Amino acid sequence: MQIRAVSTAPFTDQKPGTSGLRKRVQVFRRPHYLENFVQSIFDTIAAPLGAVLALGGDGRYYNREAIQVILKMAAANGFGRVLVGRGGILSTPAASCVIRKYQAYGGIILSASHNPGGPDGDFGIKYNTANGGPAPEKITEAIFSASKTIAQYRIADAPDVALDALGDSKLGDMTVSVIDPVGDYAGLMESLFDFAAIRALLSGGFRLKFDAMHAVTGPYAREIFVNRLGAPSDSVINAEPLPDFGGGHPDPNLTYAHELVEALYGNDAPDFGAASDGDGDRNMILGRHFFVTPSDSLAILAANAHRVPGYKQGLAGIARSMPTSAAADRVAAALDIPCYETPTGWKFFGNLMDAGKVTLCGEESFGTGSNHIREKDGLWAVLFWLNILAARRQSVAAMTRRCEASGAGMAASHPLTQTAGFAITSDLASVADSPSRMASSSIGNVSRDVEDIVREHWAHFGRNVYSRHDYESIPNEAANGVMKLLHGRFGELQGAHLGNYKVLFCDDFSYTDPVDGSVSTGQGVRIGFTDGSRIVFRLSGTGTEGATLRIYLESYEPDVAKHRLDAQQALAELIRISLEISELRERTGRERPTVIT
Ligand code: VG1
Ligand code: CO
Repeated sequence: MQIRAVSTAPFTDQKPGTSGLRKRVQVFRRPHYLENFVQSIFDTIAAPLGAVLALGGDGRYYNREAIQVILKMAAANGFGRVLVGRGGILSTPAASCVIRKYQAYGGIILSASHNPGGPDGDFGIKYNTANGGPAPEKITEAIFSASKTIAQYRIADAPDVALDALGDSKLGDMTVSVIDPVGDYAGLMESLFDFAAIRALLSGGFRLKFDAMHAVTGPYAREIFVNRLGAPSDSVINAEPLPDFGGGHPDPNLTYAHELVEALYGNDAPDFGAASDGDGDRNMILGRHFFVTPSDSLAILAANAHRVPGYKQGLAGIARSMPTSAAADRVAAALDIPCYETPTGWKFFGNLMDAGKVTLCGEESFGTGSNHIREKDGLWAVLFWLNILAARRQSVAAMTRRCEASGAGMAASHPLTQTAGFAITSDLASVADSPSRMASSSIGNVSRDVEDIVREHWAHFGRNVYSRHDYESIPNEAANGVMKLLHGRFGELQGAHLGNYKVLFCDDFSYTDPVDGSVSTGQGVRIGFTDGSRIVFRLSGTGTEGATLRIYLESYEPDVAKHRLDAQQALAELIRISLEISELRERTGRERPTVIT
């Protein structure tokens, strides 16, 4: 096998963003563009000779071509073995799982996540380290530096590797192992959750609908929900991964996952709906006619983790990204465990998990995960919810049996069902041990569904009313102008009265990693009010065209009587204030956000 050293010149724009390098497919297809970035990764990580690399992507357009290039470059750069998902497929969480399980030196994941794909869409590439997580900033910065001075890359002259059949082949001295992209991941899920209980739930009339959005999770969802958990095969929709995601936008939110949303808000809606994104690390959870905000989802998983086998021993701590609501903080306080606030992006959770400081992590952007891997994990979150729903049904059923056996009456609804979700307050099983409480109680008409769980959670902890408004593809100048204006206003805003709110603090968030002391600045403008409400402004680091400005809005509502209010209504005054102080409409000419989540 011939190894060629190809002369090249640097590109100036290979700076990784929130999650790797993302560009239009046409940009990646420019001569040397992909090769330069891959060589910059290899030069930076300086893997020992014979090291193992994991490789796979979300199947989007250009995935297969890029995999062939990277395989040949890995061979030329001295790797001993590459584990590549069959067909070049690995969801982001599955890649993290594979890196950890086979103790790879690192992994390359090809994905632009929720960004649209196809020849005119986006492509992306990122490097994950041996812990299975996204490379920390120190490494991504070094890769960027290398990309600015690169003069040559190394590539093997070899025919393409067959990717569609499992097994080993040779590329020069390097072994290419084509592995099943689903099996290891599905096995890991089975080790964390009570599959028997979920199977019983799904065979007991509970109806699930999962929308894979023609992205990578289709085969994973089929294997787990249909083959292993016995859900009917039509429970998984849009399950065929397509290089252009069927022309859709594989972002699981109320705007883009509209097929699922219509089903869950329609007549005869299923009990539970979920969707994942392009690379399988995000999740959206829906109940019948009900949407769970990702921030609430993190808090609810934490509050109910004791019901799930993999988390029965308790949580070491919780971490959330700064713009994520403080709902999880309230649960952490009640559980008496620490809660960490990190910048946006999963790379900031890795150190905390590796150091054993946190078990659960989450972001408002439909990302939740735990220390089982080092990426957020869409299907994991869905299984966690299903496990909670199954476990609550089981404990209600057990209690009903006990009550009937002891002759206690069961009629209308009882307050104990209001608190049944929380280890912190009461547990159905233990309450059921008390005949006096049982005698006055009833759990007739118990619908242990998603909305109940959320409302009970709010009743107990109060509701962190939350919304994010995205202004996509606005001119860079306008976006930067808004951020500059806000920075310039910190002084005048301090202590200011805005409508019914008084500003307690305003700053640009910076973070000092408690494990390695590294500092990340400029992570988003925060305006905090005296009542705990917040407005956050941040520029996206994942877009490929113009700028995306995100406004995150949060208020706290302890009063149950007000929990039914629509979030946009409840946040109306904060929304108004955010537009006023940022001059967003004037500067961008936009009347309303592109996407509201
Ligand atoms: C967005 C989200 C962030 C997430 C990131 C990667 O970043 O806000 O929470 O970690 O996407 O997710 P930004 O910089 O555009 O706000 V994924 O599923 O695109 O890998
Ligand atoms: Co993603």
